[in-house]
Amino acid sequence: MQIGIIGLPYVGKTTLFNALTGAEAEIGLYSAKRTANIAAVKVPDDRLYLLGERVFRSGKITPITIEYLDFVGIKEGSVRSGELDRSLLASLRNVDGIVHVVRAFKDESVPHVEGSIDPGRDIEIVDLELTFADLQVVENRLSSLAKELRVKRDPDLEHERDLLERCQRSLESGEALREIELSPEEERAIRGFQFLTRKPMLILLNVGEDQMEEAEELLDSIRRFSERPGRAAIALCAELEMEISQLEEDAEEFLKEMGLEGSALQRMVRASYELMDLITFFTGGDKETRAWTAPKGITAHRAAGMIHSDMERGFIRAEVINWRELLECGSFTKAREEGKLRIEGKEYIVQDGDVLHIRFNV
Ligand SMILES: Nc1nc2c(ncn2[C@@H]2O[C@H](COP(=O)(O)OP(=O)(O)OP(=O)(O)O)[C@@H](O)[C@H]2O)c(=O)[nH]1
Ligand SMILES: [Mg+2]
Repeated sequence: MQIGIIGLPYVGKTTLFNALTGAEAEIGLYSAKRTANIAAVKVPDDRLYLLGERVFRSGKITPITIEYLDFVGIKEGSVRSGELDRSLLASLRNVDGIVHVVRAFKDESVPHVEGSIDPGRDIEIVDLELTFADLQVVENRLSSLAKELRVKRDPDLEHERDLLERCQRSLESGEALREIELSPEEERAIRGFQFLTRKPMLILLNVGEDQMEEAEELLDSIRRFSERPGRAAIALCAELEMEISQLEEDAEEFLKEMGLEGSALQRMVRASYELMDLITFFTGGDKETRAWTAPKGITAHRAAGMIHSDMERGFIRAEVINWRELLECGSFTKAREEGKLRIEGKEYIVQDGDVLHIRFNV
């Protein structure tokens, strides 16, 4: 999974990136950079480690990895004027989700491109640039469709045109494509365009250390932007989190003292999973204990396919147990004996925290 970190210049994107990934990318280098910083992180998940160490005792424990991409700042007009590198825009189109860093921290020594601190305004600026990028894609496709349709009638292409015209109207009125309701077929039809304003967006309000007490109020002030389809917001102090993540030891102690629930990465992942409707399930054996990410509502049959195509093809049944129950039983054998293991068919909807054991035959 790839998550893109975007926002105006100097809002703390790279600081956040460092906090999340433990990287030490240079801070405050606007304009010099033409590529995004990129780093993969293993998502810490206590459930996985408990299962690996106490239940499966497997040599290998494989967490979920997320790739974070830290982009250069997007300024007002930088997409419209083409100043933002095309290849950067292309890699942004590839991400599964966007984190928009918005500055709330006050610091005279850090300039603000707009000259003042105003999170709502900044959100609108970046939204507008993304909207513009999508509009360009829609218009290009519409004009080539018009040419094709002049030559011959084609119901599929006409459908696509109608759908894109809907998207165009929405974008032209300044509305993100997240806002329009699409049928699963329509969703599939536009997936290939990788629209930026259709991607789930987590707004990350970067607050100063001195503002942590008022974080809730600050979040309230941007509710009208964050409480929209496909959007959510959290507040975090990127600078402090970066310092914590660079502590060699005692990071956990420190987080507790600050009243923070888990590392920045853990909080971000939690918020992103919720926003993106994702769940985690587990598999385990002597060799490997592993965490998997799947869309909410996934069936046991499809989940089996994620693990191995043979398991999907030869699916017989799934043995399922919640991770905590399994931990209490101590082993799959024990859980089976105690009748705690549930036998489920193809259509079973996998739940967050399930441990799956797929029986299959090919
Ligand atoms: N006071 C304060 N300063 C911060 C905070 N987060 C970032 N900064 C400072 O803001 C400046 C810019 O931080 P970066 O992380 O480089 O910001 P950026 O968004 O990556 O900037 P560009 O990549 O140049 O667009 C640096 O001087 C940081 O130290 C914060 O929470 N509080
Ligand atoms: Mg940066």
